[in-house]
Amino acid sequence: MNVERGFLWGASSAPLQVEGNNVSSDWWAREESIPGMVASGDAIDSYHRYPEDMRLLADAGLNAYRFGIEWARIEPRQGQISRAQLAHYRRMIDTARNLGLTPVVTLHHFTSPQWFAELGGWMAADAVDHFVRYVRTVIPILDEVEWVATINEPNMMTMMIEMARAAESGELPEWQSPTVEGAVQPLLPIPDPQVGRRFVEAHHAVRDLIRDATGAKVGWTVANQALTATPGNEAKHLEIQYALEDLYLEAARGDDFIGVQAYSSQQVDENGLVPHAPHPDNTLVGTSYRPDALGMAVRHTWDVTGGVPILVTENGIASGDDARRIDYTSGALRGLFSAMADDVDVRGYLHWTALDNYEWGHWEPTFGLIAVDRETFERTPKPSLAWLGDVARRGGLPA
Ligand code: IFM
Repeated sequence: MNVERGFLWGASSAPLQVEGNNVSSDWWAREESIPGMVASGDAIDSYHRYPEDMRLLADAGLNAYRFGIEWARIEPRQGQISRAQLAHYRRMIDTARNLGLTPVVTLHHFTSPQWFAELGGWMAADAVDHFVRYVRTVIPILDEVEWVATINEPNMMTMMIEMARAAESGELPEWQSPTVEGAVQPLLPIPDPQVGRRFVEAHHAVRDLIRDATGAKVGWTVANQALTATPGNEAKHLEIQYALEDLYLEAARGDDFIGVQAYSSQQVDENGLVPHAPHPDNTLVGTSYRPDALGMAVRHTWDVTGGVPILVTENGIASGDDARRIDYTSGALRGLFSAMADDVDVRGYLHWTALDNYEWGHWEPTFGLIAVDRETFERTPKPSLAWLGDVARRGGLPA
């Protein structure tokens, strides 16, 4: 299959994972309060090196880049707005556009200012008001941005918050990101729907504001686990699927797009999520090698949202073997194209991730199309970057 012109082909990133020194964020404070947690530090210094990062993507043939604005940089203290940081993110938008990359801008990707966390975080009575004020502050720099994602993976963020609380209180013996399977995380906590509904409220509170002021397409991005039921456990599957995904997908009805983020598939039995079985093919985050997860996630999202246009805002594999990345992505794209052939409206594919980066307390899982030397910050494109650029130029997979 060949996609139409205008289809977005790109890669994604998130501020804390790439910028470095997000010292006013709650994550930075968390790195100190959770014993033994591996810190983000300089990350990969994309705060300064973003022009080089974007140029590598554009030169390879991609036409889009998803990156985020860090609230904690814009408002490091409550009510204190940094004009310099607003200008920084506007320069990022301009740089992307000048390179021919369509910017897809995320307004919140897991991290908040530390002052917001100290006021009680997302469950505080005035949390949504604070978020709305932040969004109003950034709206003036979003001029000419066509795609805005309000909140990234609200469903994973509920787990991130819960797991951080458990690690801080000592209930978890050590930090483990919900994005990484490991010894201390045999099963993910099912997201608390009360917290989920708060994120829905926040998303809906800013959706029209951004749309009306900028004309951008506005949506949010949801993590999909491509869940399936083991025989006889269909009811449990639906229950878990609702708490993990559908609550958030239903909230996207009325959005301009929905961001689909899929990596692997997981089963549900009578006890809930079944941990990924150990297997030599498992990825560096412990999940099963399932390129078909993307097609499953896209079809599920299309059904639950009732036909909201889809942008794949994340899909990729944590692997040290770049040939594996190409193999995985080929399979994922085949599933995506098959869904599109069945009339699912997909507007683009953004790979996770542009550069190897900080995986929420871990450095080992490498998802990038570009390797980074963490001492010198030197960037080295992997063959998968040229491969994806070639797919973008052709508008489809090589024969
Ligand atoms: O790195 C994360 C990202 O921040 C959110 N989605 C999943 C990615 C890979 O685990």
